[in-house]
Amino acid sequence: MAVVSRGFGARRRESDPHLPPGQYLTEDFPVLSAGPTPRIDRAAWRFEIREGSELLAQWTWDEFVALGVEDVHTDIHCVTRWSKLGTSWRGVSIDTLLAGVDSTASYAMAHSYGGYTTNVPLAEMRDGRAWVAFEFDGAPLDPEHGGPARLLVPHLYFWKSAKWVHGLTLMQQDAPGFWEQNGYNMHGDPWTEERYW
Ligand SMILES: Nc1nc2c(c(=O)[nH]1)N[C@H]1C(S)=C(S)[C@@H](COP(=O)(O)O)O[C@H]1N2
Ligand SMILES: [Mo]
Repeated sequence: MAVVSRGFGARRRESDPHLPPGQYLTEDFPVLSAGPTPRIDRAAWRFEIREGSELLAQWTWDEFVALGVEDVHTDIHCVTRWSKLGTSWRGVSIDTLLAGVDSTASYAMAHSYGGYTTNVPLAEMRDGRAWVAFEFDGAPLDPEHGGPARLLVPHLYFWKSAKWVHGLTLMQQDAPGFWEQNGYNMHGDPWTEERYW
């Protein structure tokens, strides 16, 4: 069980040291989706790791949750300036998913059911810093928030946390995903305000 950071449960002020520059706190959980919510049931769901034309790994839902799950307590930061502190998730770490994968790639494109994509350097997802999350606050992840499962890369702006994630395509070179092609940053660190190009 990995504990990434612990929330304090109390209301925080805008001067909170956990709040990156230019962000405000919200107690709500806003829904931000570029299109309609795809409905995928767990029986049909697959998670795949690809590189080029090669399928390197694939899991069904039951295989995926049997890989070993972790509880994650972390803050999240949206580029539209809301932050939410001390959120609770359960998921499978990207370290676990990549453990048996043989590749020299340095980047990944996350692909979602519905067509959304976002690029993340692989180094940003290793060492216990990213998960494929399937529970929020002790309950199955709502479809609006990315259920059955979403990518969770909480130390980067939340557009990198692809909802309804279907897999990762490993890449030798970086390439822009959906929002990145539309002017959002290739990296997306909230602490240095990497919002746009
Ligand atoms: N598939 C998919 N994932 C997505 C998005 C999207 O439109 N489609 N929006 C991103 C953006 S911009 C944000 S801020 C978060 C919002 O997640 P939420 O709706 O759970 O708050 O999801 C990210 N992941
Ligand atoms: Mo966002």
